Amino acid sequence: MRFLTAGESHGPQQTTIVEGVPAQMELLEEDINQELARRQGGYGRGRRMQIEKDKVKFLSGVRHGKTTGAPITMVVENDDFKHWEKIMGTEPLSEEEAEKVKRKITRPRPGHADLNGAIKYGHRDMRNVLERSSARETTARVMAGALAKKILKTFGIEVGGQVLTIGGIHSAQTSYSSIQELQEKTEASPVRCLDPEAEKQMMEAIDKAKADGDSIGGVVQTVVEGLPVGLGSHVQYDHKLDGKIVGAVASINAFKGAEVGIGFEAANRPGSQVHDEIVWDKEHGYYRSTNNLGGFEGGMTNGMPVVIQGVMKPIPTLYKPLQSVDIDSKEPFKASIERSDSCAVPAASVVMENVVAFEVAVSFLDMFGTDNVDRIRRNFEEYVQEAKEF
Ligand code: EPS
Repeated sequence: MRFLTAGESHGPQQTTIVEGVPAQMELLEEDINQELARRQGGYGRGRRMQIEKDKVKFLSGVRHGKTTGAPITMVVENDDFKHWEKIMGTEPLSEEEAEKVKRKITRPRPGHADLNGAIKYGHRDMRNVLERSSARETTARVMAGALAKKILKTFGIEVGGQVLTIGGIHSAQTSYSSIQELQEKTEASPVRCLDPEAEKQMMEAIDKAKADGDSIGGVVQTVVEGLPVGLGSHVQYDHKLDGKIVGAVASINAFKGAEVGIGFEAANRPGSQVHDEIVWDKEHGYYRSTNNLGGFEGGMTNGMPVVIQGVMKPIPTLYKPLQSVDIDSKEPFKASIERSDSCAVPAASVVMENVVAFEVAVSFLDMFGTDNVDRIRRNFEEYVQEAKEF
């Protein structure tokens, strides 16, 4: 299974094409819309989210509520496009008209793709870079992820997540008794955090950042439960599923890194306090008595929950802009001010769940087949039994 996204932030629509989705799986637009709505929420979002009401439209690959096995095309219209039709038009402009086109960007924002992209592609108007590098693109990735989540759910695999820190404030309550409890409690929190006291402080920190014209980042966690042993493989570097997940997470807009299980903390502990001891009982087969390694050994799932953390830097578009240089005059200037969010960490937590879900679903289908959902189920159930009796 693979996907491509296309679309500009203020262009007509976001498009995702996913190829390799098994046939005969029940799929409704509502399955995708639920995830899109979750991504739009969260305390700290700016005015753009009041303009957009993201709803998917299937344009191929789904018929009468079921997948056909053909590529699935999904689009979300950008409602804001109506304000940008001239600026984002596709027809050529005369020189005179080009002069009149507003919102040309010549003052790159530090921390953004603006300057690197402009030099690389030769754009004197950096809007050509900004429009595609914008985190609006995460809408398209969530469409792919929502489809992946649906595939996983079909086989009893659940994905959840929580916000661990925002602006240096740490959640002191990160454990939960079941993934359902994690899903329900984070859904009810404006910052997707399990600790009510930290939630309050995080919201105050977001208010302060907004009042200061600044932005703040944070750390988010994704959990996947119900996975069999052996997704991914040790036999080649690019089959290692933990590596693929870390790469995918680091590719989310504004993410600077990812860790698996206790991650960087493993550097501070002796091996005896890192590796998870192996136990066996008749009901469950093999499992681990702890989960420091976040569900991975040798690039493969070990049957324990997959636990990944990702770090998001503060959004680089600041209302109190940093120092930059105008690429036309070469004079020092404050960077361009663009509308933005003061904190998108809660939304990023939803994006990360979906990004991780896609990588996991790809490995799942690689292992059990891609054509037909019932055949995949037979392969999966047979293997789960085999692993238990091993
Ligand atoms: C973004 C800037 C803001 C955000 C946008 C990401 O958009 P605008 O410039 O139109 O105000 O709202 O996020 C989304 C539109 C979204 O759907 O998440 C940026 O520069 O990355």
